[in-house]
Amino acid sequence: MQKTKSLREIEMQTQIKEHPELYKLLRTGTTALAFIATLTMSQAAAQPQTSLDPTFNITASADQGTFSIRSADGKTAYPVVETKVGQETVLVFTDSSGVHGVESAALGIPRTTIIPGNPQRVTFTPTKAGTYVISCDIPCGPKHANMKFTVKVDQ
Ligand SMILES: [Cu+2]
Repeated sequence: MQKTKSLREIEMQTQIKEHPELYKLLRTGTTALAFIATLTMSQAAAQPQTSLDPTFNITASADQGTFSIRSADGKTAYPVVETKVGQETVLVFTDSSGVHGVESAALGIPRTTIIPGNPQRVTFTPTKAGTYVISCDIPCGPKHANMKFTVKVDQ
């Protein structure tokens, strides 16, 4: 069975034959679109290791001896809190097992006691670039010594 060409198809083929520059443009356009699509996809696939979003959710676990850092929407985990000089930064201690304490005079993080069921919101604005380690200062269990997290302040 032979496929009948539509009038539109015949028209288009005729136009392309008559206008090779149109045919060339169509080909180039498709290639450019494919390139843009590939670029967009590769950018979306790249997962950031740190975030410059100034709000972080932090969960403290006495059992695991960890502070877990996530983005404000909770979707992305980060190894450190990354911010920059002059950037108002928010740490939201969303949840906790055990009781913990944090404070940093160097960063301007006020004395904060983290207890289960009482989310705490701490705001600070770093003034000096550097890497700051914040350790839990309330004995919270056998893994107390591991309870620390890093704030990296970029220039
Ligand atoms: Cu502790």
